Amino acid sequence: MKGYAGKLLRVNLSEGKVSKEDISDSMKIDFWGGRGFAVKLLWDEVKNVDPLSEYNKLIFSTGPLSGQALPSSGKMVVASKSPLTGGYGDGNIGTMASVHLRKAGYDILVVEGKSKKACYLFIEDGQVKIIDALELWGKNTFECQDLLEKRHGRNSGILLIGSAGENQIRISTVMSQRGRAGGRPGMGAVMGSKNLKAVVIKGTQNISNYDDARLKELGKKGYEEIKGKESYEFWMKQGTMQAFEWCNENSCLPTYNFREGVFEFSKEMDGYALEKLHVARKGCPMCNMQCGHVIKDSADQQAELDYENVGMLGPNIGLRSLPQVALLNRMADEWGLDTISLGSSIGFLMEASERGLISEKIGWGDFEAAQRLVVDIGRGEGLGKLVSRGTQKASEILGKGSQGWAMHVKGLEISAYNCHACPGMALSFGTSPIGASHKDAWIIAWEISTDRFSYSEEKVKKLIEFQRIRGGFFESATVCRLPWVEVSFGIHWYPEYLEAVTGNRMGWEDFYKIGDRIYNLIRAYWNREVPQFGRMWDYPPDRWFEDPLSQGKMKGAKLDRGKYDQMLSWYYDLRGWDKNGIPTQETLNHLGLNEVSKEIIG
Ligand code: PTT
Ligand code: SF4
Repeated sequence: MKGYAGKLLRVNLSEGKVSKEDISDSMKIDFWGGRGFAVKLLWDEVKNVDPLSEYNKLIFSTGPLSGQALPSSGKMVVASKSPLTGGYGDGNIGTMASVHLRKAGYDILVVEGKSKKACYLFIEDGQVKIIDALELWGKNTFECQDLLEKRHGRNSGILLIGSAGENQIRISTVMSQRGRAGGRPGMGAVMGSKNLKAVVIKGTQNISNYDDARLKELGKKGYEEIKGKESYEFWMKQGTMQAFEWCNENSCLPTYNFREGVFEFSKEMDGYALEKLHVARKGCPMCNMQCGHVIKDSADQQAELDYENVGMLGPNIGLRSLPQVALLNRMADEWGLDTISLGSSIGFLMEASERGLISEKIGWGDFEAAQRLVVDIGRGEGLGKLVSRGTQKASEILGKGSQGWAMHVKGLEISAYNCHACPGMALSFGTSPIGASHKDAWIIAWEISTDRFSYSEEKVKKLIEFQRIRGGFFESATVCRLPWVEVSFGIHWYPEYLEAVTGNRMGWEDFYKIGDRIYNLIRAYWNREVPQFGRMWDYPPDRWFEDPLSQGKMKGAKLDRGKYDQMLSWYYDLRGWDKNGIPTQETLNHLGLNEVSKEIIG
């Protein structure tokens, strides 16, 4: 099929063996790319293994639109069995490695086994080398990126880990290009467990598409449309940080470990404050609406800010200075720690200190302590050891009711939206296929602008529609969804792009069906890999049901557990899952997953 490089590159680090495999047409038709490829490979090849053992596999996968001359296409899925949650884990990283992998002739890279010593992979078209990385081990991600660029040239795609990944800290992520991060559920730790410091890719071939001339014309029109959008100018000024003020106004800013939804110092930290400090912009390849805003941090070095990072390392830990938040953000990037889980972990420790559950005194907004904690977490030492396996495990160790305010779902920390007064968004976190991520269904803006407080079946239907488009389509086509989400770029372009790339005309019904197949396989994976997996895994923390907001216009708001339960039942019915959230035989068979149904149902 056109539009794919057509090959999977497999590197076994235990044996030092490299092989190239054809990707079958059925794989391309049924699973499509990115997340679809990743979950199919994990289902087939990674069964009941310890995620940090040599038997886990790390998958870098692209889709038919990745790396093409199309808006915001420089994206790649990083996936593995998650050491943080025990279930399916993935992230979506913007990186030149996506473009280069495809140009080198591969859609997927699978890394398996474990190298005896520190190494990195160098892939240049057909040539693949496993190179000693002793001198890179221990370097932070910025230093390592510099060294590898010096060695292999700036025109390379580089994926790498920091010391947190080397130390197999389960909230570590894969990094690229000094500030792109992907694989929140511990993909950095999986890479570290393989003694793999980096992957460097250089590709020179062109992807063979069905109609290149048409693709070029469509791509050009797409870029032009984005630039002409009404919201483009404002987006370029604030990027994802435009969400900060909006969240505060609507009482959904994560504040003091998600205890509150408003922050008294929000004016000092919002998108307008960012505009005053802005010095540069960064982003992913192939993008003309780059969203990484760079400011000078409190140590006078450049650091990039996104809404999630500011929400979690700012109000969530009581910190009120953007340059200080930027410094923590830069440290996280250097260490290769996920900022969301990091902010949640620090907030958890601050609350534990306030409640006297730990002897160390760490006050809200204590910047010095926060810096020390980043280092401790990256090393897995001191208090950092307690949270280095995530807040779920930390709360199990600490006990004394802390499970109720360890802010995670399925073990993955909640991203920066407080849901005391957003039942639909709470369900989105509850049912996200990797744990509490906003990526699959950012229903919150729609919810707040419509019937915010309802627990309706209509809301559940909307949530599934979002999951199908964002978690199904964008994660598998594999391109950035922000043009569509943030500047209303026409979604009608995508079937046209795909037709020019593959020659197949597909409609949204087709995309939804592929998305549903992927979702069901992910759900089956959780069911197979996690003992006693079921309904209880789909609830947000007790805090949102039991501790009402005490400030702001939503004072007194909290979720209703009975009504949430009803929404969850509707969700299962609409998805064709049983009362425990397990896909039924009928649903799996309808999606062509008969073998999966035999394995999990019998
Ligand atoms: C994503 C998660 C996010 S989502 C953010 S900010 W966001 C955090 N960024 C981190 C960071 O930075 N440094 C760090 N050390 N850890 C970080 N963890 C957090 O990771 C990201 C953008 C963003 S910025 C978003 S919303 C969109 N996400 C997309 C997605 O998921 N799919 C898709 N098809 N397109 C997307 N476009 C946008 O991409 P994860 P990136 Mg990301 C400094 O990785 O695991 O998915 O977690 O990859 O290249 O940084 O782009 O307000
Ligand atoms: Fe990357 Fe932002 Fe552009 Fe998306 S909008 S491709 S995340 S720079």
